[in-house]
Amino acid sequence: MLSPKISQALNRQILLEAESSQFYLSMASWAETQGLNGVAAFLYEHSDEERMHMLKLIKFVNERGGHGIVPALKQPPTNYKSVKAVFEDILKHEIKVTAEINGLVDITLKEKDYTTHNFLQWYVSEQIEEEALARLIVDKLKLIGDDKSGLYFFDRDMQAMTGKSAKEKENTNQN
Ligand code: OFO
Repeated sequence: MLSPKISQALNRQILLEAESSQFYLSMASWAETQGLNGVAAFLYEHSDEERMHMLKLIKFVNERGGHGIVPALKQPPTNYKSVKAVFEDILKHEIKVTAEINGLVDITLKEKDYTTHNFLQWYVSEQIEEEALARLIVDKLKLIGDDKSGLYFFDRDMQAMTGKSAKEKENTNQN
């Protein structure tokens, strides 16, 4: 059974994951309007992944006798200066989410809730991957700078990364 404190903290994380999903969805839609279909595909997929992070939390909270609350969401930003600005925002956002997850892990230790602590380890590893990927992409975009053909190839690379990463994740989850 979840303590009210853990339940509240997990529900806050549900909100954050839902906001992440909306945030990436809005970025994906912007990228699509810019003709960056590869970037858009990557971001649409990422938005789905965040929704899955939210669902996993809702189910866990309910399984443990709590109530996973589906939150109201505020409007995410709709326009971006550049693709680089998008990925810089993503990196900042993921760093914030990592800090929140670490805070949550800390609460589970204080409350001696080892089941939730164990459950959260998946999120801890996920955040390492997400931050590293965002950092890598921002570095690539810094190299490309204003080079239009560089951006064209970058968009193609993003398309190639889409789907593959989801499949790889599925395989790791099954192992
Ligand atoms: Fe849910 O991992 Fe990003 O935010």
